[in-house]
Amino acid sequence: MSGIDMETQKTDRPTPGRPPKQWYGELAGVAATALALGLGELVAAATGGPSAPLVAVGGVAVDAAPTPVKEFAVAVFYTYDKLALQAGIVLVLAVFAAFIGVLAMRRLWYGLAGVAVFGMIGVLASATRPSATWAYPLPTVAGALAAAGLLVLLRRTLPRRAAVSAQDLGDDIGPDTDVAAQGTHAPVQGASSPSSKAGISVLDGAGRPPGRRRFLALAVGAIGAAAVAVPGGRRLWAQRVAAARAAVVLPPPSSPAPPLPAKVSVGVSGVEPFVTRAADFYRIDTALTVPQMEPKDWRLRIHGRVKRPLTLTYEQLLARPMVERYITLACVSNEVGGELVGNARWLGVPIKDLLDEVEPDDRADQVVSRSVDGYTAGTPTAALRDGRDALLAVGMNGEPLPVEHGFPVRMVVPGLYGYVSATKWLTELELSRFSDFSAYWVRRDYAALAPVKTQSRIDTPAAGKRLKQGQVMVAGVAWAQHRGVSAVEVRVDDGPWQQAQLAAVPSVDTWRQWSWPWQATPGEHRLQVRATDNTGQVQTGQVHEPLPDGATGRHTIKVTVA
Ligand SMILES: Nc1nc2c(c(=O)[nH]1)N[C@H]1C(S)=C(S)[C@@H](COP(=O)(O)O)O[C@H]1N2
Ligand SMILES: [Mo]
Repeated sequence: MSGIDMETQKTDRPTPGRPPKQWYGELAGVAATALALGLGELVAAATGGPSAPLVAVGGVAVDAAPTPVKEFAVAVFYTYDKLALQAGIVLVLAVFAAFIGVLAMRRLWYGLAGVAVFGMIGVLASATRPSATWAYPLPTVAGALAAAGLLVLLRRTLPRRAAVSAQDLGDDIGPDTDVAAQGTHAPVQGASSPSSKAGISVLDGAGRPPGRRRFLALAVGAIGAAAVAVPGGRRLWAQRVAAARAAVVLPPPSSPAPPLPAKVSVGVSGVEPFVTRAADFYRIDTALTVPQMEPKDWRLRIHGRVKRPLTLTYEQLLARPMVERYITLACVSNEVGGELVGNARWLGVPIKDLLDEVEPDDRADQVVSRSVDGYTAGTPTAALRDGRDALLAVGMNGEPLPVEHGFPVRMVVPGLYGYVSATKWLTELELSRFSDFSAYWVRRDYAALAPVKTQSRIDTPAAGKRLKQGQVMVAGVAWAQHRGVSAVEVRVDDGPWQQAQLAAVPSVDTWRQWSWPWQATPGEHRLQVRATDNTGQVQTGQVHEPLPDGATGRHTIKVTVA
C-alpha cells in the first residue's frame, strides 16, 4: 500500500491530484485465479484427483524443493511443513493473481498472458505427475480458460470514473487512465468524490460508477463458486475412489492365515478384541487430506540399487501368490498403556519375493518406501528378506484396505514400528543405504532402526475404577511382535509378581491376551503389568518417552476397592 493510501485513510480526505487506491484489479485477479482452481478441482473429479492444478503444483514443489529448503522447513515447522508449504503456495498464488488482475484491468492482453503463464505451469506440473494420463492437463486448461473469460468480463464491467468511462472500454492499445491502477502517472481527470476512501467504495451515492455492482457480483460470485467447487470436486473424486475400492475383488490367498485358535480370547469383557475392526484401528499419518488413489492409477516402482528395476500395476500385483497373516501393528508414539496398536488379518504379496526378483546390490542395506504424498520410511533390507511375513498388503480383515489405512497398497512388516515399515498409499520401493538417505521421521530425530519393544497393557479394570471386594478379573494385551510373548505377570502394590494366564496366538507376530484373577481387598491399590518375550527378555521398568525409538516402562493403574 502506498503512502498516499495511508494518508487517505488517516485523514479521510482524498489527496488532490491522485485517485484514491481501489482494489478492482487485485480483486479481479484473485477471483479469476480462485475460479480457475475451483473449476480445476471439479474437472479433476473426472480426470483424476492428482491432476487438479493446486494438487499437481504442490506435488512438484515438494519434489523439487532442494534438500536444505526441506530441512529448514522440517526444523521450523516439524510435521506442519506440508501445511506451511500449502499456505506458502496459496500466498504466492494470491500475490501473483493480484498482479495479473491489475495488469488485466490496465491492459487486458498482459493479464491474459499472465493467465497463460499460470496455465503453462499447471499443465507442465500435472502432465509430469507420476500417475499422469493424457487427461491430466485438462483441469488446468479448463481453469485457465475460465479465468481468462472472467478477466475479459470483469474488464468490460470495470467501473470507471465519469471522465474515463467516456473512453472505449475495449481499448487496450492506448495508455489506459485506469482507476484500478494504483499510483499511475496518468493525469487525473474528473473529480474524486469528497466521500471517497481507500478501498472499493469510491464515488458513493449518485457518483457511484456504473458497473461497480456487477463487477463486485461477478468477482465475489466467482470466489464463492470456487469455495464450493474445491471441496465439492474433492468429494466427487473421493466417491469415485470409494466406488473403485468397492469393485475390487481380492484373490483368495495361496497361503491362508491359520484358523484362529478358539482361545485367542481370554473371554473377559473390557479387553480389546484379538482382531481390531478396521473402523476401530488407530490411524497415524502426516497426510493433510487422505490420499485418494484409484487402483488403475496405482504403480509400484522398485528401483535404486537393483539389477532389474521393476514396475507393477495393481492388476499385476493381485495376480501374484498372496499370503494372509494376522499381524499386530504398533506406533512408536504409543505411550505406555496407550492405544496406538492394533491387530488385523492382512492379505498381501511377500516383499521378499519381489526383492529377490530385482536383485538388490549387497550394499543396499535400506529399502526406502515412498507414498503417493511423498512420505518416506526406511526399512532394513535384511528385515524384509529374513523370511518374516513382510507384506505389500492389499486386504485388511477380508476387505480391500480402507482408504485411511493405505488403499490401494501398503506395507506391513511384523516386528517393526509403523514409521519404519508400514508405508500407506505406497508407490515406490527404492533400494538405498542408511548412510545415503534419512526417511521422514528419521529427519525429525527418530531412530533409523526401530524394532517394536516388548509392552503390555491393562485393559480391565479401567484406571481409577471403584470395585467391590472379592474376585476381580484383571486382563489386557501384551505384544513383542516377531519375538512373541512367553509370559505376563501382574503385581498389586509392590507385592510379588504373579503369573497371568495367556491366551493362544496364531503366531509370534500378534499381540496376546492375558488375564489374572485378583482377590481384591478394600483400599486403594496399584496394579502393574510386565511381559516377557520368547527370547527371555523381561519388559523393562525403566521409564522412557516415545522419542527416539519407542516408550518403555510398565503400565500401572490405580483402583479403589470398597
Ligand atoms: N503414507 C504414510 N504412511 C504411513 C504413515 C504416514 O504418515 N504416511 N505413518 C506411519 C506410522 S507412524 C504408523 S504407526 C502407521 C499407522 O498405520 P495405520 O494408520 O493404518 O494404523 O502407518 C505408517 N505409514
Ligand atoms: Mo507411528
